[in-house]
Amino acid sequence: MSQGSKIHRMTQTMRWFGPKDPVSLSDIRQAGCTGVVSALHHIPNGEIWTVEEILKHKNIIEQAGLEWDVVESVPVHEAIKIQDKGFENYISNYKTSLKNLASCGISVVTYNFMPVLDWTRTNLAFELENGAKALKFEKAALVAFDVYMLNRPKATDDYTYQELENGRLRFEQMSEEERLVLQRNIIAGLPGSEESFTLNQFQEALDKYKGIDEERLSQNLIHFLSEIVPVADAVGIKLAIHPDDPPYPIFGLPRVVSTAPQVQKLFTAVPSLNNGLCFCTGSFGVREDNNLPEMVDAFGERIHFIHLRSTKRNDAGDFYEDNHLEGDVDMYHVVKQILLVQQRRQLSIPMRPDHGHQMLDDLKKKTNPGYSAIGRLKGLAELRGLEFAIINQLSDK
Ligand code: DNO
Repeated sequence: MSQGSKIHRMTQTMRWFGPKDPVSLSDIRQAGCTGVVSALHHIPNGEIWTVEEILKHKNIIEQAGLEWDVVESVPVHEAIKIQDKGFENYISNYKTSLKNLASCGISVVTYNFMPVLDWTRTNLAFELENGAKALKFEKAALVAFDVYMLNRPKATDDYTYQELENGRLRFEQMSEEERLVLQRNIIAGLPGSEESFTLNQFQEALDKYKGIDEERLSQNLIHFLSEIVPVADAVGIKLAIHPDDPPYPIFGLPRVVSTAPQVQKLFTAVPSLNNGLCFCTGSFGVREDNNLPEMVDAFGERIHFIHLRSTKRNDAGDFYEDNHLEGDVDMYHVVKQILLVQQRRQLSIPMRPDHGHQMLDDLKKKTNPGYSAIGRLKGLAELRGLEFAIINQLSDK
């Protein structure tokens, strides 16, 4: 530890979905946050975010005594991902939104490049031993939906015999009501994803990816970056791409932001440091081959935003969202490495406790799945304690 170089704390934020969010700005402030992560969810995907709309939202946040630290997300229109008709126009709109955000003093923008669906879970109320509820991704339920409800052509090619059997049994054991809930969980749009589909619309959206493999999708992303990063450089915006969740192909769609080599490829192609990463431990952590502390160290200069949560996986390909300090994510070493990166860069990176269980009073309320008040408060409190201890430990050396 070099003498005299301060170890910064992470900037504590929570996600706020806007005035209709059952978790209010005042709740977020009481949880100990200094800022929020938010978006203009009412603006249709692909349209320009005007200065007027941005300022309106920003003022609400500031009047509650908080900062708007990060935009999560300015969504990337599907036409850009597959380079469909009109995609240049959508890129041009995206650039304008970035310029407008910068002119309002906002400097970190998160987005993702996941085909069709933003994050995916099969169960939004997985009951834990202690009665709290967590989000879960269950492979057999996904196969049941894909093969037996959606009837996606050639879906069976994507699974092993055993996975298909498990999926069939799972399907047969579900009631009509349970099937509908599963369908809704997967394609009706989780919080933050701006798209929602019926079965037919979903299949049509998948069909558009015919001929788009991993290499092509990654080239389309690199093209998008080569267009928007110079704008980000000019106006002072740090872009932070969110990893794929889950971090492997689903529904036969390619994935390009799931592993360290995939992320490195994007940075090699477009080297500006504003071409950065939202380091989501819960997404990357689902893969055993992602070494998270090593990734924080390697990509440290480009980590502009952090999501901290932990998942617990099993051999069947399922995972659920565990307590923030438990599960498969080595949170101690991840946070320690983040603090060292912050010391190296002499700044604080915005962090949010990602998701949280539904617990205590959360269970009586209708909250956005993953975004309950008490569950996230618990996650944040634990992470804050961990950070406090590591900073003290490093300073003692
Ligand atoms: C889920 C979130 C994602 C994330 C987007 C970023 O809880 O982490 O929806 O916001 O993928 O564009």
